Amino acid sequence: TAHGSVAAVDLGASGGRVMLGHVGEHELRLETVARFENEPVRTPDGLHWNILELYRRLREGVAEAAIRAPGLLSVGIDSWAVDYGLLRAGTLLGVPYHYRDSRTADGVRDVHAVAGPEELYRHNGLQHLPFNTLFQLAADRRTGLLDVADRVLLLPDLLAYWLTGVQVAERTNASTTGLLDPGGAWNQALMEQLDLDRSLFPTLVSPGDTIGETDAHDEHRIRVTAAGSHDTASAVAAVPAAEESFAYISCGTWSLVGVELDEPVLSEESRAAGFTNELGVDGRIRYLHNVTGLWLLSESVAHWRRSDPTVELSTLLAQAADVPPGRVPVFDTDDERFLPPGDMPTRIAAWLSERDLPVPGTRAEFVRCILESLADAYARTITTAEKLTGRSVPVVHVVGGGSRNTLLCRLTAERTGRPVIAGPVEATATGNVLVQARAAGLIHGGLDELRSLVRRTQNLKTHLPS
Ligand code: LFR
Repeated sequence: TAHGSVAAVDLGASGGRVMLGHVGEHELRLETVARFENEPVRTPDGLHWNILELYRRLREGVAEAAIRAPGLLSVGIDSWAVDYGLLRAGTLLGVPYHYRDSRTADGVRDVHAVAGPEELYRHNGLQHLPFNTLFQLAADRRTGLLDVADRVLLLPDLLAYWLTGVQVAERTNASTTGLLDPGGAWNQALMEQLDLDRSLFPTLVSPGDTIGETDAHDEHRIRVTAAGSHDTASAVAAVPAAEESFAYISCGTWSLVGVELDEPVLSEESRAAGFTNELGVDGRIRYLHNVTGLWLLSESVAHWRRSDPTVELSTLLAQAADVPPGRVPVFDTDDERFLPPGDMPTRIAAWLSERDLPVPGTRAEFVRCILESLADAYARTITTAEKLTGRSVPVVHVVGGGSRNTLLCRLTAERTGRPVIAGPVEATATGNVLVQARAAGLIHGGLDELRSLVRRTQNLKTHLPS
């Protein structure tokens, strides 16, 4: 049977990695080739991604992957969603914005003046998040930037364009723009309504399609394959579920909590509950809610470290595990005040004080309060998903970096009252690898088969509710 290697480039909000996936019918082994920081840069006009640095690291990583795995079959890129570059005649115009930049507030106002939240939901089935691409584009119209552009490329598509010279829009990520209809085609009616030129948006491709070839490693040209280029789509494809019905939590900077469906749910209740219908690998619907994730924790630690460089997350987590149950209150992690970077402990304390709830007294208690609040949000989201979809989910899969957080997994098992199966940690890179490996003919079958391979080869840990 066939064996071979592909390379996954996975860019997260705090760091990127290039991983080799060595794949065969009974083999799935990931090897880290490169890891690098992803540090946003603030300029007077706002918060940006350092996209050229990311591209440089990506090329270096891909070249190294090609050296380590001679005959490398393919490269695929995924990243967080919604952000993009504006181009004219193939040249990037300006530095892409970070979705946590505050310029989007005006964009939301402008779009809602034309199409209200209910109408938008019927068009695109997305949870309202102020940074969804259509709101960012409206902000770019205010500054006049959009008038100059003749193309919008989502970040993984921009990087793939730089590698190959070919411009496409990968479907899972395009589904986060707000400009795709739930069936997966560009929504021309909505574009017209919002006065967006259809030609700004390139041809759609699906995960597994070939985008082009790259010379990132000069010895031989390497195929660039569309992965599920939205990181969450790749992560969900790698959920090692054996169950017919399951909930997943893709747990990193964000926690994406939901279920997988064949058809979207576009009801008014669903909109009001903040559920999104994003497109997954193989045409599935990722029916989920964006819960503010470990961002709360990483920003808190970054804040404490500014005054005390000895602060260590691992120490705080150990202390937080010893905080007695019921000692700290929970807060609403969805509150929009937690979106921009900054001093999270003070914002959490303010949220609690406004409601006369006790403010944690120590850093460990803050950490416990954050994790309890996340677990509480997960439990509420899963119950709501069950109600809105009419199915019951007996098991919760936690994938991504957060699956390593034992305390969080334990609290999630307690608050959901269900077994939590944790792992794989590198779910996104794994899903990226699987889609490429299937396109290259190394493995076969649908999502069930891909998931079964993950289950048979990766380290998983079960946390039972007491
Ligand atoms: C997770 C993620 C979420 C998306 C958020 C912003 O990394 O891709 O799915 O809502 O980042 O792009």
